[in-house]
Amino acid sequence: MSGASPQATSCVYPPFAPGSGSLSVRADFNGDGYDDVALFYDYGGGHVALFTMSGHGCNSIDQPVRRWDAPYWGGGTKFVTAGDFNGDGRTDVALFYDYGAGHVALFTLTANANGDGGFAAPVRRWDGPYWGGGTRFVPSGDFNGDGKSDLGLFYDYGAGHVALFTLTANAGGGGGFAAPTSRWDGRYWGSGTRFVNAGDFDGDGADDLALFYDYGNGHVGLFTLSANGSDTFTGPFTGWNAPYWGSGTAKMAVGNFNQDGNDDITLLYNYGGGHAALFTLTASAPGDRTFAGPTLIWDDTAWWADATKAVITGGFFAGAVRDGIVLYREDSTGHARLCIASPNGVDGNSPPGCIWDAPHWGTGTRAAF
Ligand SMILES: [Ca+2]
Ligand SMILES: [Ca+2]
Ligand SMILES: [Ca+2]
Ligand SMILES: [Ca+2]
Repeated sequence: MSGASPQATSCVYPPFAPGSGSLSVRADFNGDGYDDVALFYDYGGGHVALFTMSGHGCNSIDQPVRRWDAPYWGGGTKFVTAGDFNGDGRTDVALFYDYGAGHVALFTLTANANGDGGFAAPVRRWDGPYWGGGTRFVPSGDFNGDGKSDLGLFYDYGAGHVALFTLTANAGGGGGFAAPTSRWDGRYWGSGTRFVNAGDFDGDGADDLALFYDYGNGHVGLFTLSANGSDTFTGPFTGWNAPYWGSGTAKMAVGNFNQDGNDDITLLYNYGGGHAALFTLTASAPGDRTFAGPTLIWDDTAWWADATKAVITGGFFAGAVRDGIVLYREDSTGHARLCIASPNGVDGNSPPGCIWDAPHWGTGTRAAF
């Protein structure tokens, strides 16, 4: 490749041009069109905080800014996710809290309308005193395609019985949600679901769900629940079946890694001994429901495989029509880094280059997204 490179020193933070690409923004807290990164930090003793790092569309990212500090929040936050729950173009944050004894609740921090990157204080949007303790995944996606992010609750009843519920964001844009509604009941699904992520794999404007399943003995598979745009799902459909994949899949994330605008899958594989690799599975043509690949896009025998805590995707480079892949690394001493594998050429990604390096960050990061 010649010409413009994502690492070109001439990158000068060009203004965002709406409509100039087909990226679906995933975590843009200040609404400038470039994806940002958030870190949810637990200091212990119930003290938590939310930091964000603003992207500039140039593979660079600001130092973390503490946007919310809650000394007495408590230790029950089980899931943290991002979505534009009021549909104003700025990404908000949702916290799923478990009080114990089956009592759970959902809070959101709404991004400030003025685009300064801050958030309003948490508001409790749903309280489930008798919900139970089986919630395993809380994906965020716009499951009905109305422009407001909804929330999914993937529930495990035990003995292989799982179910999907969604909380549909209020159509009026007030930031609230309808009560959880059952969308899928998998009575004999099994207990091997390892990852659940939302993404629009068929490009119809409504986010679907991908379920990564581990059968054991290295046999894995990917299934989709396909949103039909009216708050229901069909499937699950088999998207990929890999009898001899191995048991090292450490993370799954969703992004658009080729140029068709439909969401795809990336998998971080941990071979052990520091050896890590990224693969992509690309969604086939709409209606097909299968995924092509896996395609190896990066392989490093000296990476901090065990220290890679999160895989984050999004539009981190202006002008790119494909997503970058950011790896959040944090070792046992609290040395944290963000490293980005930028879109490179037609369908590849460059090896991760670190854009933030904080030797004394600490070990309290519970979620990075
Ligand atoms: Ca932004
Ligand atoms: Ca919002
Ligand atoms: Ca919605
Ligand atoms: Ca879809």
